[in-house]
Amino acid sequence: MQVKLVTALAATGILVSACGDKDAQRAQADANAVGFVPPSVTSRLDFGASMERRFRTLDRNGDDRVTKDELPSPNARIKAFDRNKDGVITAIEWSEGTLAWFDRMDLNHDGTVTSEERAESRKR
Ligand SMILES: [Ca+2]
Ligand SMILES: [Ca+2]
Repeated sequence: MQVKLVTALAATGILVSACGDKDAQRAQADANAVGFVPPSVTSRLDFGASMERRFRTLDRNGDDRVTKDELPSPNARIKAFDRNKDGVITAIEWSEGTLAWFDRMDLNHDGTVTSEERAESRKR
């Protein structure tokens, strides 16, 4: 009797997990269909590093300054990094500007920005 019950439970367990996989696959397909972006967490360090790479990409002539002609399009946020308003964003202005931007998104000030914080700060 006992053994039968355990066997039955085991069989049920297998069925459930197989079913779960299918559900997960379907959920993933649905998520892809609506362009769902999974929740993410970005640390200040990772953000700084990826923004540094972005600066290097923008600075096509490698003079440690991003000039107007190197910007892909007029971007208010990037323009605001130009603190002394000389039309040029230096590497220092860029890193200060991007980290200040990160800190504004980091609503609970724990040094990481979650996708929720990013979305929330965009609304503000
Ligand atoms: Ca440059
Ligand atoms: Ca400047």
